[in-house]
Amino acid sequence: MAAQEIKVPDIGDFDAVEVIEVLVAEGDTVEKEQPLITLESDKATLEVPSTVAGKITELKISEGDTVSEGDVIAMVEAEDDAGSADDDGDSDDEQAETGDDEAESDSAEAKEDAGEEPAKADDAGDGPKNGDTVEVKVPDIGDFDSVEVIEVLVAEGDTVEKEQALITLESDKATLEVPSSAAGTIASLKIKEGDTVSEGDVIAMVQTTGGGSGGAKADSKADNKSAGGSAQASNAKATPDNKADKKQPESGTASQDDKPAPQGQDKAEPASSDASKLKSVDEERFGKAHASPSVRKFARELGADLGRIDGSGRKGRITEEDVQSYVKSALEQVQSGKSTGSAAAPAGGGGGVPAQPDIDFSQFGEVETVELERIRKISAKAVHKNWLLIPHVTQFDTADITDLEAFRQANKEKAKADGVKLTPLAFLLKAAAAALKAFPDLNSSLTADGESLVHKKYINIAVAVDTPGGLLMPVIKDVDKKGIYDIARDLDAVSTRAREGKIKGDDMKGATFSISSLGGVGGTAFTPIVNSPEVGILGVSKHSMQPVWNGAEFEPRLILPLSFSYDHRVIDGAKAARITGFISEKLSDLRTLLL
Ligand code: CAO
Repeated sequence: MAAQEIKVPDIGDFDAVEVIEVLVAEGDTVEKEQPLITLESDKATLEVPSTVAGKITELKISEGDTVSEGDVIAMVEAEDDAGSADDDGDSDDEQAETGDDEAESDSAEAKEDAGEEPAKADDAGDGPKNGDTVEVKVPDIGDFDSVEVIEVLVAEGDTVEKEQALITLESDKATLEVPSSAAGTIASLKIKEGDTVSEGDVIAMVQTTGGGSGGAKADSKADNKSAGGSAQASNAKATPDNKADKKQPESGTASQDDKPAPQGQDKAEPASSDASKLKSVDEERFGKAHASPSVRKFARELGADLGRIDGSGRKGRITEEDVQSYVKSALEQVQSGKSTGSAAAPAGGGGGVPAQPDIDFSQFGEVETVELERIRKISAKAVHKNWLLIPHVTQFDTADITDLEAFRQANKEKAKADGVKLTPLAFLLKAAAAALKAFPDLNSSLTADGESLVHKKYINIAVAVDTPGGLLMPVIKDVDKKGIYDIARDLDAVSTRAREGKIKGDDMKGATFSISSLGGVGGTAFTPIVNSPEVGILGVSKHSMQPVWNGAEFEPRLILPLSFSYDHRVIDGAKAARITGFISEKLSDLRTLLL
């Protein structure tokens, strides 16, 4: 039986799209419709399924490749029972070819549209006037036909903004939202969850409140963000879902969950969806989450809020395993009856944590809502999770760094000539590495069941770096094996890369401990948050000259404040005090670092 070629089908206006994941291997048996690869463009993430059931005899592409329509993904030997399977394959091919032709004309139309006015939702010619009722239709959505409506995001009587998502469609290829082409009130809804729709089907009648062109078009969310107000043309063709870049409603307009509803209106309740599900899933965040269609579908089936799940995949993409472990954690919490148990409690509600109240601050005065930077969103989730997950205690101490500073000042210029920026932090990293060696529990992680400690034989320390986009934690590897100059060089290199937005995924992985230095900024103490699964973090504040009694008189000494936060499940208070004492000793007398 000859192996069949499985090709990249018509994927709308995507060309040279990156393969971010190959979901199968040679020798695998695949079902028809089983996703083979995940593609990601600046507009969307979508999966390409197999057109036949059978065995993969050869994979023609690998992760990182770019593909376009017609490229061969794999050779598949169709299943035995399928003379019919072969037929299937052929007919699929035929279908694909037919689809291609159609798609070409679609795409030609789309291009035409792109250069012209957006397609009209009605035949009103000059577009609707304020108060007119217009049809909002399913736009050209590439080679998607008879696509299932998996969610209706609005109800009759709702006020909608232009570009506000009305429905979510899901095919075997992608999930996409269809936004309203007009601002106004939903006079009537023409479809419900479970319906299948195609281009031109009327979704809703909207009584306009002005500003709406009546043009129906699918949402090209990525373009919206980068192209600002000029996103119209690129919206002529539907693009599969990439809500990560979805345009935020204009300032002063309300999104569904995060923002206050300014005109005192209720939040949009989907007509036919389960209200309790809506309450636990933040639709806007779900929409923005970076996940492939099948993972979205999977999350929906389990009722998991993608917006609360940290992605472990490439570029932070949420994988099926991430969804599984999130759900598992949530279940464990429920079963153990803990409000904040050992599992990762979701940020902003769930797991017994009260949700962030949705307050209309505009009732107290003028407000402006500014979307958080991408890094801040990620770190916000991480610190919240760590704060809930770890029973924190902070031990405060000081180190007399008079001699260290004298040494540093004496060597600073020479170091600079060698291209090294010698700050106190390099010495702190060295002292912390010594502590991690001397106290193996500090260089460990609790196992997921909380029953054992994994002692690590390597010492990698993450350093908090304040960047324009938010906090990043690049890692300096094998600190115990490096001299002060090498550590200072590494520190300078990773913090520069972090600030310039050039940090790589690998630069941020594998830390066994963290240091957060606010010494260059100010303050006398703070309580840093441990980065799970690490068990400790050393906070450093600004040193100051202080009078210290030497037994005979007060002597001016340079004192460095230390704030050591630790996971109390792993380290007890006495050990924590010994750890900071140890670090203090190392910093006070550099010679001890050589021992
Ligand atoms: N006390 C007093 N001065 C200090 C100091 C301390 N503890 N630590 C550093 N300094 C001085 C340095 O010596 C340097 O002065 P000189 O040029 O005269 O030597 C100056 O402060 C600036 O240092 P730096 O910040 O450029 O370098 P660094 O090695 O101390 O720190 C880095 C590097 C990346 C950690 C830092 O730039 C940074 O981003 N800090 C913020 C970390 C942060 O936000 N933590 C909070 C996390 S929780 O939200």
